[in-house]
Amino acid sequence: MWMRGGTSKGAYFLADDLPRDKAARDALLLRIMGSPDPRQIDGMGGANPLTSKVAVISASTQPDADLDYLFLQVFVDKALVSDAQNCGNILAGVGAFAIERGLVSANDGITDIRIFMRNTGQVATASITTPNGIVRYDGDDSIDGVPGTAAPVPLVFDDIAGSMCGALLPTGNAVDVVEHIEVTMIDNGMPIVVLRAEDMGITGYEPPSELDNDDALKSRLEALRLACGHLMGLGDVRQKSVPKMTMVAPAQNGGAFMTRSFIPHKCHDTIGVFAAVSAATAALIAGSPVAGLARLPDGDRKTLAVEHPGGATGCVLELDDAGNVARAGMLRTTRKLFDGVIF
Ligand code: NQM
Repeated sequence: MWMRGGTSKGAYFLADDLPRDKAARDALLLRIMGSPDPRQIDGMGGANPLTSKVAVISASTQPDADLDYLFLQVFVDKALVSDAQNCGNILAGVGAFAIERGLVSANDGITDIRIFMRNTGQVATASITTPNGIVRYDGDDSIDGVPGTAAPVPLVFDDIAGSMCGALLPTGNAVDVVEHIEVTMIDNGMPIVVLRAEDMGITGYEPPSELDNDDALKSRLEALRLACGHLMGLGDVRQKSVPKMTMVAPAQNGGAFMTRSFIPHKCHDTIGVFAAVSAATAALIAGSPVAGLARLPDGDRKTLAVEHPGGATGCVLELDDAGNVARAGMLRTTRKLFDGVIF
């Protein structure tokens, strides 16, 4: 089934329908997407990392979850399929897909589905609108980066710190200086490096296409990323899509702060779900490059509008008594686009 999940789009498979052997599975997925090829002309991929994504879904093997979800990034221009990152946008379609396929039964009203995210070993709860036990896709909610409106899919994450790096701040520091740039290396659902746009000689308000064509900027960002990858315990990240590089600037439209997020070699049209949660969490850490320029609400339940090239992503952070982020939430939507046979 092809679905839009949040601001991404991709193929959703039952795990049993794919080869068990990893090499055979990856070779099949490359052929399905048409990779490696910058245009993905011989496959279904949309020539963008955001539309070259795969969800593999099965009934859960975990006691506290309904479903297991494995996310796979099919690289566009490399013969690479990676499970080394999660995706909170594709996650938005997982619950609806599983109901459609009969993996979970739906209530009359709202169905809360607990999804074990195999990439990170953590659990998300997605709430799906299911009048009479049938998934409803249309509705009145909108998310920036997607035209029109759809039924809401609220996502809630408990305790997602250190998803891939083992700790919220993998170096133990709120701020490090790497390649002469002040950065916060953080993992609250996604390993990202947060830095000030102005420290890279840009405003942070440029359109993504302009940044994508700035080869000098991209090679400085990549050098920084490779160094940070080692410091974050991710090893040699040349062939990995993490960490993502999130450059920040003061908000332009009344939100908390502005972002330009490289994922990692292309500027995101919006920002990833877990990348936004991680960047918002960094904004609450005194001394981080983003804390100094962010506008933050009071209270221990904070809604932050994380601005991006396509608008803003509303991110809810709940703090515990010690002031640490204990729970995060975000509104997404999803749409069933196509169900059929891929040749
Ligand atoms: O950070 C893109 C996306 C993502 C990932 C990327 C995501 C997330 O927007 O949770 O959703 O960072 O490669 O789909």
